[in-house]
Amino acid sequence: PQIIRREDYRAPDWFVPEIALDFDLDPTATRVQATLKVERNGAHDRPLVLNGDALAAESVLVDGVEAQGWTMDGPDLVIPLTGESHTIETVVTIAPERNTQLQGLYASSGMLCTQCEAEGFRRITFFPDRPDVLSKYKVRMTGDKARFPVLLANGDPIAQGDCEGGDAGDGRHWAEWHDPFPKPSYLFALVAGDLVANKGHFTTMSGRKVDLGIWVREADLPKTDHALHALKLSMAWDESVYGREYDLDVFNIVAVDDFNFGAMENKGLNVFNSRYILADPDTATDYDYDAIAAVVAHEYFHNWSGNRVTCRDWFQLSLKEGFTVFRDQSFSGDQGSKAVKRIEDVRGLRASQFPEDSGPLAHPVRPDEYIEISNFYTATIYNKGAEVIRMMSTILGPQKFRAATDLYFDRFDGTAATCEDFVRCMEEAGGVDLTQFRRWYSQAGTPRVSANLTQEGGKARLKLAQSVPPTPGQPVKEPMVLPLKLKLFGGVTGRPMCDEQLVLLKDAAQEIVFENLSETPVLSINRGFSAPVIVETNRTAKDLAFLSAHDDDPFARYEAMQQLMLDTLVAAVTSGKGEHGAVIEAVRNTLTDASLDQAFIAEAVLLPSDSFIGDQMGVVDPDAIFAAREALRGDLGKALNAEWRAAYDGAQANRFEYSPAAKGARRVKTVALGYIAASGAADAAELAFGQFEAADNMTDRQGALTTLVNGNSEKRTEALESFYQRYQSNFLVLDKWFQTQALSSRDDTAQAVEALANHKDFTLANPNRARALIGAFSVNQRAFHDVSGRGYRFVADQLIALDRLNPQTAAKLVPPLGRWKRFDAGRAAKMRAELERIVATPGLSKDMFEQASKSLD
Ligand code: DPP
Ligand code: ZN
Repeated sequence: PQIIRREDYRAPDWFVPEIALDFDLDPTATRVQATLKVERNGAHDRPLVLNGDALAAESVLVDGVEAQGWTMDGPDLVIPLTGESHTIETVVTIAPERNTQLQGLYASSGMLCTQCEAEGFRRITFFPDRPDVLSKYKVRMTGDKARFPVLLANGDPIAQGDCEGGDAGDGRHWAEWHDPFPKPSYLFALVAGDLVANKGHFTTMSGRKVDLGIWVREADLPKTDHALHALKLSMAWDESVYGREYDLDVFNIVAVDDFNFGAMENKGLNVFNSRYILADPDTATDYDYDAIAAVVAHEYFHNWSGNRVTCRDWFQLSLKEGFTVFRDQSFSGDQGSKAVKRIEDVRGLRASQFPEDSGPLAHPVRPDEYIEISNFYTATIYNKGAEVIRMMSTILGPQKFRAATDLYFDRFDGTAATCEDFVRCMEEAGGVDLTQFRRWYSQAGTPRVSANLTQEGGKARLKLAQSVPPTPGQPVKEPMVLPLKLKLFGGVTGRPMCDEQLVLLKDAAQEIVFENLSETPVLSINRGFSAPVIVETNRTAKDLAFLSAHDDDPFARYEAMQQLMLDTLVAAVTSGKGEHGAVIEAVRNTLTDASLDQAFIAEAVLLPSDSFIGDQMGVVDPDAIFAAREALRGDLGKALNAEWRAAYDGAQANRFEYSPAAKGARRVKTVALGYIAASGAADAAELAFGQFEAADNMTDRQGALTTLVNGNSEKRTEALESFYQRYQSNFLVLDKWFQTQALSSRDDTAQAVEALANHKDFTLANPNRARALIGAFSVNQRAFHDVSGRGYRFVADQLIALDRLNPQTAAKLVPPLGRWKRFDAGRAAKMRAELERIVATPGLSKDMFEQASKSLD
């Protein structure tokens, strides 16, 4: 397959200022007529190349006359043109019902919908399918009125009516939508279906009244209030925090069941995976509620960071995604506890981005090349990209950062921009030089910082050093700019010994001296996770326990506790025996600290995951890690039995409420339940089953189910069966049923998951379901890495099958197999063998080829 390179970027040969699309909708044969106004870009004699993907041109007209001399170059349509501007008309017929890739126009649960990012538009019609070609769209749809009573597209509704006369009296109707804002093809959307809307209004800061609609199946209507509310909050937040106002009279969101992404920011018509819209207490967890608000916000924020200012080419993807993730993270932090949100985001970064950055698929935030762009919707582009924006906002400070984003939106409105354009705005409005900082865009790999504090009398010396590990194609790295927030605390009194400082570590090594110290200092560093790096310090277990109780930055408290747990667990894995006293006392301290918020407590007392412990080790030993972690969990459960029970009882909230306090209580409750079960208490299963049965919300119910599913009591089967019976017709909740079993810590999980793949409710055709079983299983470190290799074989079989249906979703599930270098020779050989089997599969997609072949290196 062909490698696309960033350095080969060339401006488009032809622009398309206007396009009119006419759809005759039918699941088996949809006719698409496209009329493009094209304009030559500068003086050249190159033909017009329109991208296609599995399209056949039924007719090609130039200026109303049948075109002469057009050819196909592979999937693309090539039309020689003589003038400066022309009108091109093409007709194709596509079959949405047979589109299992879920890219382009496809059918989902009886409706028709589109997904065009990144290159799906070329599966709908011939077009220069690249983000720097911006066009005004006029869309007309005609379809069966009973089947598709609702016809939606981008922009504003212009007209609609019933078809008349002749055979058309056959119950068909039509609608026309115009989008006044020029946009790239990846933001095109159309939806046709039997839908109803939860409608609302938002009045913008300049007084524009916007009609809002969340479109779903009628039965799902009661589950849409939360999403609608989140949308209004997002619109208000973007006005007050970034000065960004919505620009159309209509904003619609449609929920669809089969969707590759989480959601899509199409102009004025967002299309969502239904899991990020539908919520009620009985079916959605607090985590789901939070994720819905975050994704609604994310897609809404794209209206400016992505749509009004879009990307010049796909190498700039993080320009919109990193920035928009940063925006949605800030929004979510403002809705509840900023500290807890930051902890969650850092945990996510460590779980997904750090492993990516240290593995065979590591790539810079602005990649240099790709085979298939779909493979680059990664944690690096999104989450590390967000950290890069966050660091610039830290360096600039809030006022200058806002001035810089204003400048960026103002200067690039209506255009397709680059990461470089963004950084230059930061420099100009911030009055800073970000020359060296730009390495964050070009160098892959997670920087490592060592921080050693030594004391001599009243003087302390902090030695900082940094290094960036080699990554594929980048053997040698230059030092980065690392904004490190730090502070010293008195080891005796616990008093701060200085104000928080922002140190910009730019060299490979740097020394900072602190004078006139009256007591032994303890170092608090990378506070708030000010830089996305791995920090190694010479702090003792005592220092970490001290900080976990006394640091005045909640993130740093959490971090100290995590480090203490991690050090303890790594030592236990290596030595085979654990010294648990320090962790137990630190957890006791936090758990019983009445000044702390419950959600924070629940986060802080959770042990690092198996995988994160594995990430710290030269060779991952899944069984030893599991044993060490279980031993610590057991000891924590037993030693703090009274405290867990008190926390559990204290968190027995009465009735469901979606508020930060009630959410915190529920979180503590299930964490405490987990520790009570880990202690081996005789009544644990009963307690869990009681919670399972009495729950008036999914958070409590799923939390109890998880505890039971990890255990061996007979209540386990009863709970699984009861859950299945209760929710078997709700496919989103059934995903939880699959996922909980795939994540189980039991010995028989690999067998159980193989059996679940043959369950009548399992299907690879639905991406959520595939991810719930295959995706979840492959991050279950112990079960997936079963020494027999059966987990690898099972996942490879599933991915090969999934690739035939949906390459994009299949390819995203390859990375766990690509981590073979981190395991012992026996496991590594088995993992490689499966990757080789995938690469050798006839008819493999380029998506899978890229992921699997790179994973072998
Ligand atoms: N829909 C995906 C997102 O919002 C890609 N743009 O991140
Ligand atoms: Zn996005």
